[in-house]
Amino acid sequence: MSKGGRLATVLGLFLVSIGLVVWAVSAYLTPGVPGGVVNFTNTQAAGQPVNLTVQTVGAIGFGAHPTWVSYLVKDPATGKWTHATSWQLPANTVIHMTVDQFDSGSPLRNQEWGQVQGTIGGNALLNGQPLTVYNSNTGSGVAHTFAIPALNLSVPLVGVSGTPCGAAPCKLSANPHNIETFSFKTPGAGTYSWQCFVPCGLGYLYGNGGPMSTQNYMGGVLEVVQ
Ligand SMILES: [Cu+2]
Repeated sequence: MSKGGRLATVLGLFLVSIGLVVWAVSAYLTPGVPGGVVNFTNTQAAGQPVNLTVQTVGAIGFGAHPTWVSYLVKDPATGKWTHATSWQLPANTVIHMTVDQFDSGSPLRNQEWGQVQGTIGGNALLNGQPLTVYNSNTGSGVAHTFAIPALNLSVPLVGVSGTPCGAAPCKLSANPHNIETFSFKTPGAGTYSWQCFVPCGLGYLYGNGGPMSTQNYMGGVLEVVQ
């Protein structure tokens, strides 16, 4: 090989390796959005309530962080459980939310998180029974909260007893669960974050790292569109 050819080969390999490093670093820094944004704007006639179903699981069992707690959402287009916490919703519309809760709980550090707030009627249903406040020092405690701070909405998700499901998607037919339902109305168009306030990031500083601060696990956004 000529000197020029060798130089070109070395230069080429160098550029390829630079490209790989840039790709690896950006892939590491970009929060993974495996499921992207799940669209709930065309599931029903305009103005009609939207059904939104999620599940909470103690260990997702797949992906980059199989041991992390997580939410999953049921994609209305496919009916499949999807690891995505960004949901596009129509503005000024009633959302009927169902949470299939599969995780174990514990006493809350802040008893206020046991209160149902900001839902239509100010309550939720826990396995069909009205719930306005849950005393987390009883039963199996509280596993997570579903909260939308901009709407002053917060719902405690009551922990399950028995061996919790260890890999998503969990099944109502096979795993201990609590089913909680509640409704709220979306505001005007905008981006509203939602999150869990229970420091459930086991093994991270104060329980607030890891899944608590990573998109698609314990928080996400409502993309409310007109
Ligand atoms: Cu949580």
